[in-house]
Amino acid sequence: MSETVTPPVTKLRPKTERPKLHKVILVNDDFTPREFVTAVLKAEFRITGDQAYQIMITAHRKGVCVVAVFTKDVAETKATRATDAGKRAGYPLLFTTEPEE
Ligand code: TYC
Repeated sequence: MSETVTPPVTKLRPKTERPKLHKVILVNDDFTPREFVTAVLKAEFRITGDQAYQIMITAHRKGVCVVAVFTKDVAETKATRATDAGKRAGYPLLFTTEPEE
């Protein structure tokens, strides 16, 4: 007598999800000179002086400004490096990160 064996059916879900991007956010403070903030932005994020100025002045006026988005590791590394540049110069300049929705 023969038995019918039905093999398990495994549906493969195509894995096309991209890694979630994380924002680097510049936080305003009352002490760091504008020119210094702009210089750090230029150096760490490879943007033009105009772009750096716009980001700095937006954070200055509104309290925060998104600088750019990266994968989690890159965002955290850049935020730390940029914050440390301020710290080395004696400023409370702060960059944070946050996952994109
Ligand atoms: N508010 C600072 C000042 O008036 C300049 C500044 C801008 C500092 C943006 C931090 O994220 C910042 N000197």
